[in-house]
Amino acid sequence: MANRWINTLKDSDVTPETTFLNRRQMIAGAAAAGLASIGGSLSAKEALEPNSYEDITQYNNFYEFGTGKTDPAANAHTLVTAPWTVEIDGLVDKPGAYTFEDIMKAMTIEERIYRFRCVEAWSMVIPWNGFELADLLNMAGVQSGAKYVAFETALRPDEMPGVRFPVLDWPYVEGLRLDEAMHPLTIMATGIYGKDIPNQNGAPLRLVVPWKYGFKSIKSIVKITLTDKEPATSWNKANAREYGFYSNVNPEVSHPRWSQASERPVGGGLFAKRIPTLMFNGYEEEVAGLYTGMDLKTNF
Ligand SMILES: Nc1nc2c(c(=O)[nH]1)N[C@H]1C(S)=C(S)[C@@H](COP(=O)(O)O)O[C@H]1N2
Ligand SMILES: [Mo]
Repeated sequence: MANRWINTLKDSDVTPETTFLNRRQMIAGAAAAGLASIGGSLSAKEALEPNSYEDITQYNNFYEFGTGKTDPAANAHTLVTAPWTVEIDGLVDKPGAYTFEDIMKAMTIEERIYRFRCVEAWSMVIPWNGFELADLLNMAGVQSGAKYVAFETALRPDEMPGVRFPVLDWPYVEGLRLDEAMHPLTIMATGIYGKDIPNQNGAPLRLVVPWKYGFKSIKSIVKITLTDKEPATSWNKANAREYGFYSNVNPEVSHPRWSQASERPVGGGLFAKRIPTLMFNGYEEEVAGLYTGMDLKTNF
């Protein structure tokens, strides 16, 4: 418990002693002990200094609530997040509508401190609570023909003032290759700093893929489909030249309108220095093997 919000992760913190929490239990004041599995070699090599709760929850992208960075915090309170169901369908043994409560009961909730980098070149470090996406997919039973996972955000015009504007083709959709989805770094987040995830951050559950640009991390998910075809993604549909399917953080591949070689850590103040962006956002050791033999300039 004592080290839960430690600001500088060291080698010694990445041990099987690290605590993770069931957020429901934690709200009740109880914590469960468990395994550790935080950001892998990155956290051992480099300190991850989490951003403040305020930075993480007041500076967001969630276009369903407006395109400004403070719009989600101002507007997302209208999203009704309970009851919530996630439909899992396609190439699975047990398709169906899974309630959020049933998912939470079946999953092991832990804490992971991940780097997060937006394609717009700002970055944060966020202490997420959540579970591995692989556990959820295994619960539904992935069939052998499945090659990709498609995700869809809720589309509720009455609760989402931003969807009146055709900035994206709603609902927001995203996708991963199955091996990316099953990778242990890929999580479904349900909390931040041990509290239920705020609406503006994607309540009640959102994807987090730490080696990819932020837009892959789709929020407020209502549907997950296992498929044998590469799924469409919102930003690729909006501008295929600028946003590819993979969207791996890569300092060597520029966005057509700006360099991706450096980033601005949010919360560092107006004169904070930009820092160099790391290949795969610092998770190269863990994920580079997923892309062996692929040209990452054409598969951007
Ligand atoms: N449904 C939905 N998911 C979304 C977005 C969005 O507009 N709608 N924006 C994406 C982008 S561009 C980023 S950078 C991250 C921002 O996550 P955060 O606000 O929790 O930092 O959410 C991603 N997920
Ligand atoms: Mo983003």
